[in-house]
Amino acid sequence: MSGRLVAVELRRLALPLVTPFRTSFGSEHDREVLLVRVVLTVDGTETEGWGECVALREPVYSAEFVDAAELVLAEHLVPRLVRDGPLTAADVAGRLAPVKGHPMAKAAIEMAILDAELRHRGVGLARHLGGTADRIPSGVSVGIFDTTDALLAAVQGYVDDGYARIKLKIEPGWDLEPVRRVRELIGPDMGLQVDANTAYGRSDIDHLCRLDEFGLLLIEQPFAEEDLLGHAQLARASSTPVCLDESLVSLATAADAVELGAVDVINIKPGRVGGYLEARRIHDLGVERGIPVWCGGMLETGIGRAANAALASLPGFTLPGDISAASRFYARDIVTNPIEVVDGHVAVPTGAGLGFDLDRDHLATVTTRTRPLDLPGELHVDR
Ligand code: OSB
Ligand code: MG
Repeated sequence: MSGRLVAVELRRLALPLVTPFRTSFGSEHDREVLLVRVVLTVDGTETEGWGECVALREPVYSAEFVDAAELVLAEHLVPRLVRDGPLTAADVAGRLAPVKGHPMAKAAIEMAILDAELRHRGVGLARHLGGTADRIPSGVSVGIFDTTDALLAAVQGYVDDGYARIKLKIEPGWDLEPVRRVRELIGPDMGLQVDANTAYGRSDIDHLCRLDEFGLLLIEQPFAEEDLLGHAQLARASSTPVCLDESLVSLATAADAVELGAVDVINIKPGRVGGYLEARRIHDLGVERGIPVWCGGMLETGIGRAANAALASLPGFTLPGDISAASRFYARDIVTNPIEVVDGHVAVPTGAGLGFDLDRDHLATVTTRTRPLDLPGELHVDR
């Protein structure tokens, strides 16, 4: 059931964060979001679909950044999709493969087409991907603070909110002591893990092994994106499972990392790997190889979070994801059914498409720019 792209629009939003989010790569105070809106004609019916690009404002998590994502979508990705005729979401990655890199931009347009296609068919993303759970445990990612007391107060708040596990951002100088204090606060049984966002190097292996005494679920991405060997060395030296985020940019890199012993647990972020369909293939690899997977986050709005919750309903997602309540980052979401945490869990969306319901009035309020694309070979119609 192929469709034809008859309209594509890129939208930029500015959403203030309720509290700054500091990681080893910087501090976020507001989220600059890039959305992709498509109109897809299937069997003579037009359906709207939305995708969210997870690229940050600056290229500090990975090489992508939001201005570059907008440019590559407008000038390289969308023109290729339109030029080559009718398509399904499953065709998108193949058609875009000649363009190197830019997985987050590619994921955003695939996501919008998938949303439209599934809405047209009346099918939800969770069902489409093979999800089985109707609710999933929710974890929260906690930034770096100026003082340990401020961190402990924030963690206590998340414990009170009922989160199923805590993830602490770490960096050199903010690791053993905050982790020790948080472990004392939450007790030995609550899930606790750390994320370094590449802030360490191979010479820190002995130091990182000192985290072993805190019974962590995992340590996420201590070394550089390219450093699979360093991660394999840490995995051998440390009893804490090594999880990769930044390093795993595709199914192929994930499979190699498993083969090399560089990864014990996989963080799946659909944007980082080029889309939800590639994300499912990495999930399948995890199931085949006995590697637990969990769903990461990129401070998404209710569009991306709905899709993440659908993905995380697949059976291989055996650890809580970074799928926290919308209110953890945003005072008001751009959807009318924002993610909520109840008894430590998030409900998997059941509606058609990605499962979010857009709050069009609020979306208009936070939109800073709307850019309709001229589609080559198509009569451009504003709709
Ligand atoms: O490394 O997991 C990460 C946010 C932005 C960029 C990278 C990361 C994160 C998070 C946030 O940890 C998780 C979330 O969206 O809740
Ligand atoms: Mg991470």
